[in-house]
Amino acid sequence: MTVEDRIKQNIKKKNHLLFSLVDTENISDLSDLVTNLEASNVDAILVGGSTIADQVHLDNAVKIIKSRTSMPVILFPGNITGISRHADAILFSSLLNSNDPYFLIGAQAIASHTVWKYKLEAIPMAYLIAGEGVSAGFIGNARIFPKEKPELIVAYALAAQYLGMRFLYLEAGSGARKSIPPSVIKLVRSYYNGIMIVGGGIRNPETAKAVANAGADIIVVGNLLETSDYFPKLKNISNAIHSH
Ligand code: 1GP
Repeated sequence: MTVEDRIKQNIKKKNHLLFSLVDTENISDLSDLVTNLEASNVDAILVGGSTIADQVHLDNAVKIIKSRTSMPVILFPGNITGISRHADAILFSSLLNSNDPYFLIGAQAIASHTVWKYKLEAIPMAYLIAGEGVSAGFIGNARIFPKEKPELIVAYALAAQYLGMRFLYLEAGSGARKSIPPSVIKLVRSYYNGIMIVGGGIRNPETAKAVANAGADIIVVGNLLETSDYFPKLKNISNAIHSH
C-alpha cells in the first residue's frame, strides 16, 4: 500500500492525524525521540527543515528513524538537499506563494531525477506559507497574505486543487508565535477537497484541537520536540487530536 493510501485510510479511521516534524540537525538523541513519538501515538514522522545542508547526516538520521519505527517516514524538504533514499515518501511540494520561481518549480525540476532514481513515492503537495513565515518564509521568499483577506489563501488553495495537488499544507512557520487561525482553516476547508495539513506554532492541546476542529486532517508539531519537557505535552496534544 502506498503511504498516501495509508494516510487516507488512517484519516477515515481516526478523523485527524498527528505528524511530528523532525529537524534532524536540531535533535541530539534520535532513538530516544522516536521511542517517545511511538509512545505518543504519533501517526507519521516528517523529516525536514529549511536549512538542511549535510546530506550524509540526513541519510544516517533517516536510517536511524526507519530502524526504530514502522510509522511512515516522509520527507518534507525545504530544498534539494532534503532528499534521502531511506525515506518512505516525499511531500513533493511547490511553495505556491513564493516570489521565486526556484521554489515554485526550479528546485522540483532539479530534484525530480533523484526522486525517480530512489523510487521515492512522491505526494503532490501545495505549500502555502499563510502565517508569519519564520525561516521557511524568509528562505522561500514567500509573499505574506494580508491578514484581512483570507479569500486570497482560498484562491491559492483552489488553484492547487485544480492543478491536481492532492495535499495542501497551510504553514504558519516553524516556531511561529501564532498558528494559522481556525477561521482561516475553516474557510479554506470549505473549498479545498484534498488532504489538508496545518502546522506552525502548535504547542498545546487547545490549539491543536481548535486546528483539528476547524478542518485540518493532519496537524504537524515540530519545534516543541526540541524543548526539554516535550514528551508529556506531545502526549496531551495527541490525546486532544485523536479523541474526536
Ligand atoms: C514547520 O509547520 C511545521 O514547518 C511545524 O511548526 O515547528 O512551529 O511546530 P512548529
